[in-house]
Amino acid sequence: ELRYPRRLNCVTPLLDRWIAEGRGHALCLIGEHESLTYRQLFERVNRIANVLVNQLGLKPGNRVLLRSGNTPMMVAAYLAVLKAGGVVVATMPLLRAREIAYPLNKAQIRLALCDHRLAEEMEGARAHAPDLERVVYWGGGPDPLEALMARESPVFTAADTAADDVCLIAFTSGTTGEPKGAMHFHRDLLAICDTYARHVVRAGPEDRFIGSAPFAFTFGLAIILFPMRVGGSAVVLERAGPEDLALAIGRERATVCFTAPTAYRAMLAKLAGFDLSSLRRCISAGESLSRATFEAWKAATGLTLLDGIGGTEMLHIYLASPEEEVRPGATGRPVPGYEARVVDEHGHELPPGTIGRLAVRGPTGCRYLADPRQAKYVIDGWNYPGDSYLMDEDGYFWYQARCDDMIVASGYNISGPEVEAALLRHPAVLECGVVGAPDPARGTIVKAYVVADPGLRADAGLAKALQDFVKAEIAPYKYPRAIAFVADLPKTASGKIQRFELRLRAVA
Ligand code: 3SK
Repeated sequence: ELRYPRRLNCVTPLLDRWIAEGRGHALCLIGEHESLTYRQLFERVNRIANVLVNQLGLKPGNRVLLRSGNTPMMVAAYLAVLKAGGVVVATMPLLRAREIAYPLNKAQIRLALCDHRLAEEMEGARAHAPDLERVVYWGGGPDPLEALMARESPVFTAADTAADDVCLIAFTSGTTGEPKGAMHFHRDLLAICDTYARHVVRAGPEDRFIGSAPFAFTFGLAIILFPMRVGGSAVVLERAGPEDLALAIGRERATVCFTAPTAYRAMLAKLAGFDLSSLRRCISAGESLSRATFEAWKAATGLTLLDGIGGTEMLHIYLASPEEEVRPGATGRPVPGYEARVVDEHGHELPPGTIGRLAVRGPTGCRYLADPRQAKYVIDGWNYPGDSYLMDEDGYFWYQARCDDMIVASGYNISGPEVEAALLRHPAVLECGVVGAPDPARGTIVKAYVVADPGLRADAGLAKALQDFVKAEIAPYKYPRAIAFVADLPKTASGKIQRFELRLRAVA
């Protein structure tokens, strides 16, 4: 069980501790343009915290919007808000003005700190956010943070916060409606280090973390919090496409990598040009990891990809396995400290081997900021992340689909993504999306929207060939009874298929 003092500011054990223990000289952040030891970061954090309190009037519990790519200055600003007792609301760097205005209004934010290179959209957001009183920029601009910092002392005593004071509001991406603000406590930021990182990642002071997720997406917090908890270091990358990531791994001799399966696949495609020999742990999350990617990475690098699932609501990863317990294809088992089970639509636990909804609970959990959707996410103390899973006899959890992507047809639970994966193995299929469609005789049937190779005739003959192919690849009852050939599929800005659009088409 995790035990934290009742009064706790999470910056004390993450940063101040290393100074008190005489380890201030150790390297903490390795950026593209500057690197900071623990002491240098400590002093910068303290100066910004002094600016917040003395010049910008921050009171404990006030919310501060942060806008920046992943840089050492962003880390310093983040920790300074926490240390001063404020609440961080970080936004994804690519958001547009109206999208930035949403958290500003929802969380009634009066103060923002922003990298000057993101000024345009930040200034645009002001027009839509009447509560916002002041934006201070770093790196340049009319109201530079550095000028305010120059007047402040590098000494600051951490605000006397409670372990369960809110310190972070992380907004979800809003793919299924308005973004939701997930609130987390000071103790939560330590809990993810002391559960998942401690038991699965198992890093030490000699480790160098690297990864691609922005800090505004809580997956990205792994890159800074996990090493700081053990006195290690973090490689902080502003541009973190797969190639940037692979180059930085070689250049900085990174040992622990956190990124998504797509990035591992992209790195595999160009492996010959990179030196990944320093890596000892590779963590995959953010989307489901296919067995093919797991095996290809193992064959090419000798390293075991550690799969995991987490969420903004839970702060970080709650299902995963340490290296020696990995079962390829399974997400893993509940991280020590968390419990998970598979339940039916009434919340009753299902026996192993049955597909149902995932329910999870542990030291972190969902607390939405003023949002009625809280009642759907947390029921009887269990969090429902919206994924369907199967648990095997050994307690490993096997991902099936998002609950919305499960199709109940002829009494069977059929995973749309599984049928898509089968169709994609046919050479005629370039892209596809599979959803449930109403059928007068059968209730619901499996329907596939297929982008076929343009050199082929997309006709009934090809549809029949695809149906037979799927029947041979996976259990025959899963085959798509209806196939519609389309020129393209609806996609999100990040390239994910919008199955809800296909579901709307299927009922039209
Ligand atoms: O699995 C995810 O998408 C996730 C979300 C938030 C934090 C951590 C993770 C892995």
